[in-house]
Formats: sequence, structure tokens, C-alpha cells
Amino acid sequence: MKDTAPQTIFLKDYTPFGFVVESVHLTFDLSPNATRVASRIAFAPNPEARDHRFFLHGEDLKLIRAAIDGTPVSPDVIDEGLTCAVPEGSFIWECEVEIDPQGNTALEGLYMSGGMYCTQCEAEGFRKITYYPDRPDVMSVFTVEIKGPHPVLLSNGNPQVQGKGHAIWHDPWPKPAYLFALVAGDLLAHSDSFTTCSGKEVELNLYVRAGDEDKCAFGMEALKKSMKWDEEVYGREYDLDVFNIVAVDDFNMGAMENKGLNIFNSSAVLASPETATDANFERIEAIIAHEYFHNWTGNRITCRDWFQLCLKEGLTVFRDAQFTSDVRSEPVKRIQDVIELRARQFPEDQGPLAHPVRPESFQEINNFYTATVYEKGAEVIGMLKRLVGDQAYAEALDLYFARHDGQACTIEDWLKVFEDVTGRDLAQFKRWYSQAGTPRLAVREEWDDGTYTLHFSQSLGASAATPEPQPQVIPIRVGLLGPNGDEVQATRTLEMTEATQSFRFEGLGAKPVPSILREFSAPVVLERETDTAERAFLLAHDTDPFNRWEAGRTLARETMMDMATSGAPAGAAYLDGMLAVLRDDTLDPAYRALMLAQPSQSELANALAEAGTTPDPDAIWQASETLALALAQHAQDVLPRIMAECRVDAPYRPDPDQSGKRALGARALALVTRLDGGAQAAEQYAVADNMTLQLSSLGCLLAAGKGEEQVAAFYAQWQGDRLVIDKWFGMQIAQAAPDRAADVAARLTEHPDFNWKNPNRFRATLGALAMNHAGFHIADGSGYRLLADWLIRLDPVNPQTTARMCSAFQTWRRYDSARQSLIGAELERIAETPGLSRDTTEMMSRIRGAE
Ligand code: B3K
Ligand code: ZN
Repeated sequence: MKDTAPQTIFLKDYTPFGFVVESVHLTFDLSPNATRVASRIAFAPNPEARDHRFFLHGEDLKLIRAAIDGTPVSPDVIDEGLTCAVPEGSFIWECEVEIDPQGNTALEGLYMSGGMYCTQCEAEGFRKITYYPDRPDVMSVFTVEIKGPHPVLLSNGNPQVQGKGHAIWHDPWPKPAYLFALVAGDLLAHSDSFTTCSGKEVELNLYVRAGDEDKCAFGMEALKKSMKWDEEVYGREYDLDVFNIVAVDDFNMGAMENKGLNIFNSSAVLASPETATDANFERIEAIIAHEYFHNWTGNRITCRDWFQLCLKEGLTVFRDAQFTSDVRSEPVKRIQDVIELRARQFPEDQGPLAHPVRPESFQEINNFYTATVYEKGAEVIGMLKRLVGDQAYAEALDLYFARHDGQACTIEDWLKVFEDVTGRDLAQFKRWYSQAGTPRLAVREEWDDGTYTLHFSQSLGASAATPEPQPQVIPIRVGLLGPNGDEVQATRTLEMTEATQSFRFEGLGAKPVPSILREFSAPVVLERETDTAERAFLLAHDTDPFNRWEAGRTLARETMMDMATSGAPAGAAYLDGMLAVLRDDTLDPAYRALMLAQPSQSELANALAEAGTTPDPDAIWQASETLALALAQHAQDVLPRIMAECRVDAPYRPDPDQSGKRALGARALALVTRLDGGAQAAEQYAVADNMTLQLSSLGCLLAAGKGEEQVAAFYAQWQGDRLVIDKWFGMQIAQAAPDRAADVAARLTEHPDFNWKNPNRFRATLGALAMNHAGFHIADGSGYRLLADWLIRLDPVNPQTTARMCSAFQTWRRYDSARQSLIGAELERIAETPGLSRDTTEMMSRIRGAE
């Protein structure tokens, strides 16, 4: 925690570090409260730098000794590091520090979790381990010696010595300090191997605590699949003799791509059919792929500075999405990603936390691991690929790897490979990296005797981050359907570059129905005034699976908006359209399940806010309930057939086929529960032999205001399984009626298993409250108060997780004045807490904005 006023760092101020680091040798003598870290670092002047002052970052370190070329020195230890007079040429810096892993509750640097030592260094955690130029453009070769009484001692690279209580690891690939990792503990390995395309055998280990051995097999298969996929699709081969993954219970995010030693939140890697849901399995597969893919996009080629974070994150998210589309279903993955983008990125882009994909300033970089950098960053790459085509994309990537291997790069470097391969000028495209906000794309049509014209206009609201927005390059994928539903114009990519632009289609026999923004070809809000008949037509006929789903989603959203604002009844076009989807068993069950899922209440709130209406959480909740009941009644004759069709008799497998059926079955059960009050859900709960069915039936019961007995039984069955008990906490709050959610959450924070210092449990509880839209926004302010109380309590313990969860308040300005003043008071209470962390201070000032 810092007492000094937070400093703002700017992209424009970048200068290279004054020295290169030729090698790093670290020795760890592990002890819970007094670990000694000795470093021996070879520095040489950096010919590219002008400023040669010697400054090393360091935080919360006790300096024991320091020497230069063997002579003891007394550096000036300052708040965020140290300085020292150094010789003019090359020299060896040595120092020893003492750190306190046990007392490190922030989970950044070297810390302890469940008796094991582990690390998290991205973004700036290495400076809590030893004094070092902790910046991504300083890359070096590390050798790490570990002394400790633990059977497993791990670090990056390849093992050189593995003895009792002693190990030496050497990583031949130069890397920045943020990719450093160390693990020590009493762990069990689930081992396997992978033979790379050039015939090299790689040892693979997934290390877990005793008791978790039966939850490793799926993660290991996902790793092997990812390694193969990256060879086949991107020509990327793995480059060390071993690849280790370690599961850790206390972790601030999903996982971390440290070179050769990935560290995972146990929730992002451990899975068995009894304890993990289909959605958990799918997420695990994607995260394993993501972290593995970072080996090339992030590790071999890293970022020059943290402003370039999207260089590795946007690209790696894009690559993991391609992987999931390939091994599962492309349309399903695309739809899921767009749902997420709208749920998490759009509100960010449209509120006080808006920032460009490549931000230009920050106070605490950890606050910029955002949906904008990650998900919008991936969307930008998807657009680039659509614009240049698959072939040029592949060539540009080959050039990127060839040209920049071993370097710390920028977005300029990234775009340059595309320019060099295609000869295009990407200066305008680059605005996607520098302008904040979601562009709105309005479209109007004109039909004139065989010529059909689409008139587009784009607009981007001015924001603090982007005061003078300029038009962006928008790839608009469009197809046209004839009146009978046949496609009369196959998908074409229109390239919009102006503020307004028109595109003509000639030679049509009749006025077509346009299918615009197929595949969701750009992250924009599409505005098209049309009638429900056209949406219903596209829902029935669109050949683009994304836009077919989108038509249903828009119908749902529009009817819910009417219901929430004027008390209108559920729209017939939506109900009939959904019934047709339910009946159509030629459609993939996973796709049908997505079709049937109603827009979330927060999606409705976003949509209303975008339309200039103040969202009323109670009315939205009511609309959502009424629509679900109306759909259940409308579809009641087909629901039993769907339920039967979705029963899986084969042994459980988390594959797309079985999980698609279970997803559709769960949707059908949710509707049936509206009609039978939970009778069938209780039956399913009683016989469920996997977590997907167990949890979905429990959810239905809770949503129906039932399930007390099952909640107790679930706890008794799973007490002691941390990941399952997280679900138990989360589900009770997520499914609580609005007037009970805050009470349920408050009661659960008093439960003996509410270990609030564990980020997974904290998120399962308070995060679930923030996600229960009507419950969080309950008019008496109890939801806001409870969250604020806990954020204030968590901040001194774990600033990173606290700051992240502050974003629950980011949409506050869109609500009515009573709610705004309740939230405003809580924000003020948080902001004025003495000693508030830099992380949370920055979030508060951004969310509150200029008062
Ligand atoms: N690179 C890490 C995230 C680090 C977050 C630091 N606060 C995981 C990932 O994106 O793969
Ligand atoms: Zn990543």
C-alpha cells in the first residue's frame, strides 16, 4: 500500500532502460516468513538508451546486502526501488533480500497458498521478489536455484538439478521478469508426454495437491490438443523439454502463462464429471489453450511496455477462440463470445471506465486487464483478418513470428507486418487501438427497380479518453435473402471507411431482406429500424447462424424492452419464433439452447440505456419473469419431448455433443419449472450423477423459491470440495429473488466456509450478488452497501481483486437518481477509506469521474 499520491504513467513517455541484462541467477532459500532471495545479475550499458541511471524496482523487500563486482555497496533505497552508483561498463550486481511469502495476502509476488509456495509476477509482481528492472522490455536468461524442504521444487525452463531439498532450473529463452515463476510444495504430478512436429519429446506435468489427482485428466488432454493445434494452424512448436502446470487455490485471476511453468487457479484446470459442469470443462479447455498459446504470443514475442498489453492478450484471446471454434462449434463459440462482449465490454466502453484497446495512461496497470484489452482486442484482430483475408493473415503471422521472435514489441510492429504483407495502409484501421467507445452503425435501405442500396452511417460518442472521435474502418459482412428465404446474395464484406457510406447491389428481382453484420463482423451497435416481421423472417431463414441467432435475440430484447417500459405482453413473434426453434431438431442442441436463452437482465439494462431510457431493475426483472412464463406456456406441449430428446444415457463426457444436449435440456427444465413449480427439477436433482445436471436442477429449484432441502443435501455431499462449495455459495445468491439476494449474500458471508481472503470464494459470493441485477440494485440500497462493506474490508488484504470487483458499480450513472445517490454514497465511502490501495483509488476516481 502506498501513502504517496498515485502517479500516472503515459505511453508517450516511454524510454528504453539504460542497461541490458545479460543473465540472471537467483537463489531462493524458502521459509514461510523469511525467504531469502539472492540475485546475481550481469548488467551492461544499453546502447539504445540515453539515460543510464541505475534504478531497480523493489517493493516490500528487506535488503540484506548488495555488491557490485564483488564489492559491497549501500544503495539508496527509495519508495519503489533503489538507485546506486555503478561502473561505466558491464558489471555484476549481487544482492540478497528477505521477503515474507506467508504474509503476502495480495497474491502478487511470492506467496503461499494451501501450504505451497507460488508466484504471480504479471504485471509488476517480480519487484516484490527482488530488486530488478521489472519492465517487459528487459529480457534475460534466468537460472534459478531453489532450496526448501519440499518434494516438488519448480521454476521456468528445463531442470538441471533435481535433488532432495534442492533444484536448479535454467530457462534458455530470454524473458521479461513478469514471466518468472516458482512453485514449491508437496504436490502430486499427473504426467504425460507430447511429441512435437519435429520429433522432440516434451514431458508434461499437471501438479496438484493430494486429493485432486482425479481432476487432472481433462486438463492434460486439453493441453495436448492445444500443442497440436498450434503446430497445425500457426506452425508453432513448443520449445522446452518440459511443460508444467500447477493448480493453486488462491489466485487473483484464471491462470498465468509463465514460461514453461503455467500457474492456474484450481477452478481453471481441475475438473471431474461429478464436480465440474460442462461449462467448467469448456472454460478449462479454453484457458489451457490460451495460456499455452501465450508461449509464442506473449512469451517468445512479448510487449515493449504495458500499454501494448493487447498485443499479447488480444491476439491470444483471438487464437484461443479459433481453437475452441475448431474443436467445438464455430457458431456456438461466436455467439457465446458476442454475448460476453456485450455483457462485459460494451458497458465498459460506454461508461466511465472506457479506454482504448491500447490505453495511453494508467496509474495501476492491473486495472487494465479488461474486457476492452482482451475481448475487444481480439475483435480487432478478427476484423483485421476479415479485411485482409485468411491467406494474408497467415502470411502476416508468419512474418510476425519470423521478424520479432525474441523481441518486446508494439502495436506498430504488429500492424507493420500486415502492411508489409498486403501493401495496405493501416493508419485508419489503427484507430481501433486508439479510440475508446463502441461505434454505432446506423443503416437505412433503399430499393429502386432492381437496385438495392444500403446507406450506413457510423458514429462514436466523444468521451474523456477520445474527445474527438474519427471514423473507423468497419468490415460489414452482408448477405441478402429473397422473399422466399433463399439467399440471393452470398456473404460479402463491405469495407466502410467514411462517416457515411452507401453500398449498392444490382440486378435483384425483388426487394431483398438484408442480413447485416453477419458473424458479428465488427464490435459495433447496429441500429436498424425495422419491424418484427423482418426479424422473425431472419430467425426462420437466415443462412448465417450468427445472424439467425441475432434475429431471435433482438426479438427477445425488443419485446422485453416493451414489457419493461410499458407493461406490454410478451410478443407473439418472439414466442412463435422460439417455438419453431424448439421444434426444429435439425438444429444443433447447443445452438438451440443459445437461441432459447433469454437476454440477461443486465443486457436489457444496457439496451435500454443505449436507447436513452433509464432502466428500472424491478421492471426488467418482472419482464424477464413474465416472458419466461409466457414462453413456457406457449411451448408446453413440446417441452416433454425436448426433455426426453436431451437425456444422455451414455457415460458422461464433456464433449460438444453431450454438453449441447444437457444445455438444451437445462433450458427446457427451466421452462418446465415455471409450470410445475419444481417437481421435475427435484426428480432430476435426486438422480443427477454429474455436476451439470445436479447444479442445473438445483438452480431451477432455487429460482422457483424451493430447494431448501437440496441446498442442505448439496452442502453435506460436497463439504470440503472447495470448487463445488464455491458453486453452492454462488448459486444461492444468483437465483435468489431480488428482495432476498442481499440478505442471502449477507447470511452466507457469515457461513464458516466463507473464507473471504480466497478470491474464488469472495467472487462466488459478492460477485454473484453483483451479477443478480435486480437483487444488487434493490431499491433500499442493501446490495450496494453489502458489496461496499466487503470491498473496504478486502482492499488492504488484496487490492487487485478489490479493484476488479469495483467495476460492479461502473454502470451507476445510468440508473435513476435515487439509486445513483445510494451508489454515489457507497463510492464515496470506499474512496474515502484511509490508506486505500492505489488499485482501488484509481478505480474509484475513474468510476466517480468529475463530480
Ligand atoms: N497474463 C495473465 C493475466 C495477468 C493479470 C495480471 N493482473 C493471464 C492471461 O491473460 O493469460
Ligand atoms: Zn492472456
